[in-house]
Amino acid sequence: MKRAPRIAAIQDLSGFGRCSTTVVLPVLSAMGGQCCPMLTAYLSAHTAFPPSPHSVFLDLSDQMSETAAHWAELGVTFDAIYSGFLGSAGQIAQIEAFYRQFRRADTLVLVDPVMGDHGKPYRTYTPELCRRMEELAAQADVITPNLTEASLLLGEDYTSCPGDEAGLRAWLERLSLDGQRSVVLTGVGLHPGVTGAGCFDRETGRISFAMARQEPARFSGTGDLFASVLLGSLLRGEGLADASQRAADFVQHCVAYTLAVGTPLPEGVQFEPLLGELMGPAPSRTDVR
Ligand code: PXL
Repeated sequence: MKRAPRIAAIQDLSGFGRCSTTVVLPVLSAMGGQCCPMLTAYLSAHTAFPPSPHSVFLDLSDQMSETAAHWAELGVTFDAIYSGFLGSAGQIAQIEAFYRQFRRADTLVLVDPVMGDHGKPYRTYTPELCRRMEELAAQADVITPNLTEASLLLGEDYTSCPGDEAGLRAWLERLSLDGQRSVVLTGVGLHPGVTGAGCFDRETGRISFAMARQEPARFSGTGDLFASVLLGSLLRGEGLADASQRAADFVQHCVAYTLAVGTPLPEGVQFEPLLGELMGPAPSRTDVR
């Protein structure tokens, strides 16, 4: 019997406010993956909450290289390496070293170039970290920027983000670095009332759009939810367009459900009751024997 796909998830752990590891781990588990977190930082709460004298931000760079060394000693191999929110610019060199050590020809490298949202970098993201993130993303098989991150990667002003199909196609082509990497550009709207992702699939060279109903609110952590569902689907063997549609539909459902429950936006979306939607069929009893 085949083992579960194994993912090295290089992400922060934020104690409160659903994002990064508290989203990535349950989603990938529900989708049948074995998620191995390598923590970049521990935060008491994610950065969309106002800073307080009690805010904890623990940079875990030293533990990252030790963790990689221990995993190498144990002979661990990975089917995917997925990175997101980073604690500091120096961590990029550690991830590059991790690629050299653990990336095989069939390892799927997904870089979610987490840098900002709504036109602004996150408050812990320095210009140096953004510049190095661009270099890391250049080595990925798939990237999942939102429009803010895409504008930073392309060196464009956020105000020049495209709003029509031709403009989005042009950005997707440029973000693909001449077809070298697949791109899933999130938070794009082609028509009023719908939102989703524009996708460039480097396997086929085709561009497609995965759209879902637009809900009247923007929650924190939905980028992590989207990228995790996308990765879980890709590891199940789905193509980029189908995987993006599954992610867009799941995020829309979680947002609609959370709006009905009425919890605050920074707390993120209530995905927990809906995780069952992501589960595939369990292996049959005869497979297990
Ligand atoms: O969702 C991205 C993210 C991840 N981790 C932390 C964040 C954010 C976005 O605000 O603050 C700590």
